[in-house]
Amino acid sequence: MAVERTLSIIKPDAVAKNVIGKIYDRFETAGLKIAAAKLKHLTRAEAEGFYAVHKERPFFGALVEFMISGPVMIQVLEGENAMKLNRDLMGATNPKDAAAGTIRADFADSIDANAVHGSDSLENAAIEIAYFFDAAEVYAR
Ligand code: IDP
Repeated sequence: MAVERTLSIIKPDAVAKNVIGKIYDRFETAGLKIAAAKLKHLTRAEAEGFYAVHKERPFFGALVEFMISGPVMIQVLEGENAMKLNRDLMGATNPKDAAAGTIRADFADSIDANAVHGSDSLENAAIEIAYFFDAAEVYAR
């Protein structure tokens, strides 16, 4: 399996719950390494740009409001099969459907406030990493 990089965001609800460390522990226990990280309060324009693919969806406005409601923790995860592994650790979008032991089952409250984002393809991972990090800010682990 190839070493990959993927973008992860710990969303405002989970940052407010003070569970950044607990979520990082899930990543590290699964063998993923933090290759870049920043705590950041997104501007409206940054959140709208990041979720531009969803701009025609009915939940877009609420999603942007939520994502700018407080700081988020943004990281690049690196490791074997990192994109799919992170998606598996996250669990289903709606925490009601998320398997036991996943991050969303354990830390998310609703489909809106669902604790984490993770890139859903390697192509999107490259785009999303470049959206938040300069190449020199991402370290090979
Ligand atoms: P993902 O985060 O599991 O990849 P996406 O379908 O890419 O899910 O949706 C992006 C985000 O938009 C979700 O994490 C969730 O916060 C929000 N979202 C998705 N679908 C709905 C919905 O039906 N109602 C409200 N929010 C939604």
